[in-house]
Amino acid sequence: MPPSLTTFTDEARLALDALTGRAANLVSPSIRLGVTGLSRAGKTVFISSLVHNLLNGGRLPLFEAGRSGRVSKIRLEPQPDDAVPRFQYEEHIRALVADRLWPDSTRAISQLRITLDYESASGWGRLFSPGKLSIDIVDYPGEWLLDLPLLAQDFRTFSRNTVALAQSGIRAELARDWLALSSTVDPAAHAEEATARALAEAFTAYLKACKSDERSLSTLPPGRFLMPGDLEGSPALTFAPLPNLAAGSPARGSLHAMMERRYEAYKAHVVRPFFREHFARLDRQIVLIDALQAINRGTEAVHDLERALGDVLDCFRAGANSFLSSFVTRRIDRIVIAATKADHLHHESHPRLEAITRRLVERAIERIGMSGAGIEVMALASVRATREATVKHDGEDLPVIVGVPMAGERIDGEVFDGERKTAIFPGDLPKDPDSLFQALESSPEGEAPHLLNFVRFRPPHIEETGGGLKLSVPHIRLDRALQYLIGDRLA
Ligand SMILES: Nc1nc2c(ncn2[C@@H]2O[C@H](COP(=O)(O)OP(=O)(O)OP(=O)(O)O)[C@@H](O)[C@H]2O)c(=O)[nH]1
Ligand SMILES: [Mg+2]
Repeated sequence: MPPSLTTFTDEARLALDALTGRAANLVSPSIRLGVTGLSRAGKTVFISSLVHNLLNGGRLPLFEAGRSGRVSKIRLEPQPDDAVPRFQYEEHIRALVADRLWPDSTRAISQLRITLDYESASGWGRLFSPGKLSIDIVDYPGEWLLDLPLLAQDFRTFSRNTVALAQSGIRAELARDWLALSSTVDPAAHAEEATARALAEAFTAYLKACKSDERSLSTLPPGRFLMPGDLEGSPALTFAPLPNLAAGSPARGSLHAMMERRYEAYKAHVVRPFFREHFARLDRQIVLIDALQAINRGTEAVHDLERALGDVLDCFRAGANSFLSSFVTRRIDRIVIAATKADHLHHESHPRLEAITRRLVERAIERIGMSGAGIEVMALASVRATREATVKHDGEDLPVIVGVPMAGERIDGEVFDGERKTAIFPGDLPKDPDSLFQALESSPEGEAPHLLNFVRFRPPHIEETGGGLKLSVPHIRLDRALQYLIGDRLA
């Protein structure tokens, strides 16, 4: 069990939060929905499309309260947390629908509240239910998620883990410059700002190389090194893990002491507030996973994704010592784990994508003690950018997807222009999910055969109805996710 993830003051403050939250809940019932995912998993797109579909009467047949006509009114309302910027819903939707552009990477935290007026399904419920439910959703840069596991690590552990990982597999090549520089410094020597900065820069360059599109590795903490927000250049970001630390506590004034102090400052001033103000207050959670990107980059990327998700899910451990479960008032009782961007595959492949996703998180889920009820795994597309078709090829019917690949995307040397519609045979996912994880042992370079024809598509063209009104954003299984996440609260 990692050391306690927080301090007593955090817990006291949270308990108070929970109390006031509960009082407020009597007046206006609310759910805090966590949309969790590593960078580029599809959080911002998911939130935008979910809200758009709710506000515009989208096709949500599996969302029971909506389908049966029990939801009378849905609207955006002022969010509860005044100090957090508002989620730029209107801008994201304008870009998505009018310009057919995806949102940029998220650089800071933001929040949105959507409120539903509904009628309870049971006569008893109708008598007592206030018939109003607010859903508070928070968006943030995915990189920051990888900071949560740091709360349980001291500087020595962090250094050891990070250096060991950097020496393994394809990372060794990417980490060469940083590790070489690290080996020339003496942690016990007098601390110099220039040395600290050079190490931090070399370490950041290594993290960036791991994240690059060709590598698509996932385990990349500390998150602010890749997405600094308003902390760029501050001392809390000017540190790096150090190899070969001597036992015992560092000498005063040494490089080791300086790095350790900054690492602890990073945790105290950056990570802990994010955890306390956002994660520790969630009721429900959807974890979005871009499994296709990792599969496409090969076994090492798949393993790395599994590790990153495991590290994050461990923070939601439901054991007796868990920080989160020590709060009787707030406990995540439902988690959806969703492979996103399923519109890159023909629907015949969705069950396989689901099986792979389950395999990715299986061990972590067992560890956090949620393997029984409370977890739903699915494949979804927040925005369906393709449609399906079949083409005849050598007398055989091939299932294909049709969409507009983004400008600059390529398959087999063909470069797309961002305008032309194209039919693509995405390829088959393996029947046995384990095979994606095992290839590493058979080939030392971790090179997997290219399984999928994978290109990024532009957002779809959205039809107008007779009255000049745009229809809502098309999706795959957004309604199933929604029903699982909040359906019971509208019963
Ligand atoms: N085809 C398709 N592409 C998607 C979908 N959702 C996300 N994408 C793609 O994935 C990219 C990342 O989506 P975002 O929602 O910005 O990801 P994020 O999790 O907010 O990423 P950060 O803000 O960097 O943490 C988008 O630019 C799209 O290219 C989807 O449902 N279908
Ligand atoms: Mg985002």
